[in-house]
Amino acid sequence: MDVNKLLFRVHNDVRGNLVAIEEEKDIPFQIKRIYYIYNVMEGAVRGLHAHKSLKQLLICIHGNCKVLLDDGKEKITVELDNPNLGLYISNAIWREMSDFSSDAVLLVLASEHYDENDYIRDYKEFLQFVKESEDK
Ligand code: T46
Repeated sequence: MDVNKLLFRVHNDVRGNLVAIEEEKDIPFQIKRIYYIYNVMEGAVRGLHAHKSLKQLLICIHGNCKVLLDDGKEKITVELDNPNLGLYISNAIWREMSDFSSDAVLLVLASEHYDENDYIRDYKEFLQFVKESEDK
């Protein structure tokens, strides 16, 4: 599965911590968009889609949450509970974010501008997309 957990260097001194992320160096794409998710209601599940081309990096910079990842063959769940832990997600991966702590802030770095046409929101369509990509 084309996903990767990345541990970023923490610059720690008596004043506190700093984490820096550089495009195409610390993560394998250029950053065209940043968004963040917070104040997620208890029990809410977000995502429930895949992307045709978008690549992203997720970091829970405060609190914690879980991300279920599915490439059409296997499913794994990753817990994001550390501000220096990044989760790289390539395209064609179904994702579901859940179990947000009330203080969770999920920061996302994205390889493309927002484009609703890049979303696959139907699971059967997603499996078809995976199959067609493999057949090419
Ligand atoms: C993803 C996961 C991790 C925008 O207008 N611009 C944006 O850049 C984004 C990301 C969203 N929106 C609007 C579209 C919806 O009206 O914000 C609303 C909520 O978006 P959505 O329901 O897609 O949010 P999530 O949390 O289900 O999914 C988001 C990303 O959309 C998605 O790409 O991989 O976070």
